[in-house]
Amino acid sequence: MPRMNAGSAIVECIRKEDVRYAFGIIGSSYLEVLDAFYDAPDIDFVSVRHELAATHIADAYARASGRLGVCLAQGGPGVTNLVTGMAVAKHAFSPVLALGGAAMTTHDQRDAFQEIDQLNVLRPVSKAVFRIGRAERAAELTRHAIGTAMTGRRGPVFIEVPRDLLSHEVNFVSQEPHQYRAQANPAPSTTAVARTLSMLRAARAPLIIAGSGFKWAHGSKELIHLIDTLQIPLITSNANKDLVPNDHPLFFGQLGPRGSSVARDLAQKADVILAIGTRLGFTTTFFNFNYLNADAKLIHCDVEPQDLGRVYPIELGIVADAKTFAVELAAEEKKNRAVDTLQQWREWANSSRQTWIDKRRADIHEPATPIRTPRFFAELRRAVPKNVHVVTDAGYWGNMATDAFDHFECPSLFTPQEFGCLGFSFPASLGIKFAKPEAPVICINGDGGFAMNMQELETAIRCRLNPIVFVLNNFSWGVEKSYQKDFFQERYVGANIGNPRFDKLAEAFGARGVRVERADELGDVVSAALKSDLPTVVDVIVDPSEISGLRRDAVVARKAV
Ligand SMILES: Cc1ncc(C[n+]2csc(CCOP(=O)(O)OP(=O)(O)O)c2C)c(N)n1
Ligand SMILES: [Mg+2]
Repeated sequence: MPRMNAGSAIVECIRKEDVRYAFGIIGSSYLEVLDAFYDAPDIDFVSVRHELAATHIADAYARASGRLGVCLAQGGPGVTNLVTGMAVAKHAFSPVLALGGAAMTTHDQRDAFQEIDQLNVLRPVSKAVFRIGRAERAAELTRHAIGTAMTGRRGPVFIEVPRDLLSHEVNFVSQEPHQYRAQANPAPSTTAVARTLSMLRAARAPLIIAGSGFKWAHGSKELIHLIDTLQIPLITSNANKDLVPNDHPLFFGQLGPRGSSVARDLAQKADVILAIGTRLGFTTTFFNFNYLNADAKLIHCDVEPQDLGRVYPIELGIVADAKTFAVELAAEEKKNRAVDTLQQWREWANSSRQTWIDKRRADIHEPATPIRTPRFFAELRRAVPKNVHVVTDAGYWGNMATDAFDHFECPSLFTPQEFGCLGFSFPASLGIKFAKPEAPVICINGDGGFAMNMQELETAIRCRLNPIVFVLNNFSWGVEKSYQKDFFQERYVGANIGNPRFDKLAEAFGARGVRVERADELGDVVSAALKSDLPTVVDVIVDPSEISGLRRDAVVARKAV
């Protein structure tokens, strides 16, 4: 039986997941793990400039590749720096394995150097946390942590290893992923499939809402087949409009405050709603009935039983994998194809969509300066290739980007999701580049959000990653400033910020930098950036007066609507 130290055993387990990269900052608390990467030909340890960025990069790598994202941190301060990124990954159901060193077992609970109760710090932001308390259990617990991250509803996990255990020699027996983790999520019962179809057939205005469950199940193709078979309109939950090609005749946009008015029209009129692989979370529904018809009958399918009926009462709840459910519904419908009675409903949906498309097309005629969202996004839509990958940030401009592009590849839209975390988008754009080096990646963030992680420009240069980074520069924490403007008589506190020239700053790092003050310059800027191997930072001076609050709860509470 092969013998190796516990650090190598951990890396051997990670290698089995076909992971190409691990991200982090080196530290003395996990030296044997680092040393094992030296001999691992198929996996690179990538040094980043902040552990927070490592978590965003690993999260985005997982979302773009469908594989495990891995990040590593020094025990103590390195591990506490992981917290925010793990929280984002948890809200995005992203399978990230974070590994941190820990104080020696012999110093444990003495308030030793860099000692902190890491498990309890990471517990609320992780799907599960683990401590490897004995060297000989290193492989078992690493595999269990990976299995937890990658199965059921996915999510980030944290493992800590006391530094003295890593050098212990242990027996290691190699295992393939199918030996330690389930390969499939549950299938729906035949009764559930039959009842769903009979409710849909009885509907006058049925609607499907699909969510990220399809992304994690790699079920985009099966979702398209489902709507083609049922001929029922489809909308998606927030941040998931990339699930199907956006020119599909049965696709009507994404729901929610960052979504399209067409999707909202449909969801308010539907009489039967089939929600698959979505929690119907806050950024999709606001947890009220402004977006969903309160009288609609809800059929809800999710892999996580406790989320069925959690906020919206259900007529039928189904615990199943999104893709498998779609496959079985389509197969069963084909056997008993009913007479199509939904012509009128689809025609109404089409006309609502056409109005929206016409309005969006007209945006190209808005003034080129000062730069405001309609013209900015109209120019970018024309300039980017069809397979563009869009990464958005929290903040006004980042949020507006969630629905601004047309998507034709899945996944190609990446957002900070329900954690609304500022600073996510730039490091996340690097994670996508690591997963898909050939994909054109653009990142839309504000001046505030970009400056939170701009040090990763050095990582981008060193690793030859070339995202196009748009910094929408309004010299303020714009979206939060808008509440002070609208509800506190412009009594600004902490709302304005000063900035360096982001184009010059990029050049100082060795990246390309461009400053843009007119929207009609964007086409040329994008085509030059797409030709370059370097990252490009576009410092876009925007109209500082275009800021607006996106939190309906902040607005409603002040009786503004
Ligand atoms: C880590 C984090 N800190 C603070 C906030 C609160 N917040 C949300 S948007 C925002 C302002 C964003 O400013 P900027 O990135 O410049 O974008 P803008 O709204 O100006 O377009 C702030 C402070 C947050 N969501 N996340
Ligand atoms: Mg700003």
